[in-house]
Amino acid sequence: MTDRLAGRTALVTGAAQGIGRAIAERLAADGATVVVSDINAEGGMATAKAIGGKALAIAADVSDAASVKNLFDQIEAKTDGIDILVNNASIVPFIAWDDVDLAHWQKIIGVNLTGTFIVTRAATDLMRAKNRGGRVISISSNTFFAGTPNMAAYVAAKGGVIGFTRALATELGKYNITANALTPGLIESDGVKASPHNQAFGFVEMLQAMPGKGQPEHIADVVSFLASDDARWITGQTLNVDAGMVRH
Ligand code: NAD
Ligand code: 4PL
Repeated sequence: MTDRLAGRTALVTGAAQGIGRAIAERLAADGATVVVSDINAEGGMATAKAIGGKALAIAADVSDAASVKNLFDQIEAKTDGIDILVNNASIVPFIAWDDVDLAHWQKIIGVNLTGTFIVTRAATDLMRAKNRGGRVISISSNTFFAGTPNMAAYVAAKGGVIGFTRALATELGKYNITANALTPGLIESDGVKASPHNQAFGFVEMLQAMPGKGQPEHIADVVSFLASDDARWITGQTLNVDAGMVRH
């Protein structure tokens, strides 16, 4: 849609479907080469194929250090480095509080928070080795502000992503690497459409300042801005993108 990311390489995790796929498509449309990663190898390849020549698919489980090491070995072999990291991969559970046990908690924290750390560690080390700055954009959720029901571990993990983003911005500013988070409201993604969250649109729309159902492109367009040079003076921030459902 623009050429503002020409010459850049982006890694988008969880890009087989939903918001991650829309982000990968938008960054490619802005001229970036996109590494499409997902635990779902087939879905990642489908996204890369749909994008065409500017995309390559490399499967990885963000919660598994060995899998992420393999991802970055392949990135180093097949690209000239990463300029933009989008931490999007996550599990979006719908689970009654009475069913939240330690195993569920550890699974959600392991993917949604620890996975963000594992990928960010490797990506920012690579950015620093290439000495050319960079962008870390992490997808949190407005559930952190709203305390949304039926996802307690998820809400905790998404708050962790915001805290991590603030610390990361402090640690990496001197290397010209920015770190920001986005908090989408309810978005009609592939995952949400197939889950009980799909029943919440009426309630969420009532809370929004503007009518309508959130779409993956609403998030992808803001990620594109945060990845661009226009956002160079923004770091450590959390941008809420939810049609005004939460005003803070
Ligand atoms: P989705 O379920 O449609 O897609 C998530 C993708 O992540 C899938 O392709 C899945 O295979 C992948 N994934 C899951 N675990 C993984 C792992 N361990 N390693 C690598 N990939 C993994 O979800 P979505 O709705 O598109 O959500 C995308 C992001 O947006 C997530 O971070 C989610 O928490 C966030 N978010 C979503 C909403 C919403 O309403 N849809 C709202 C706020 C925030
Ligand atoms: C408002 O991140 O932000 C449901 C499911 N409702 O995952 C989310 C809202 C969900 C959200 C989210």
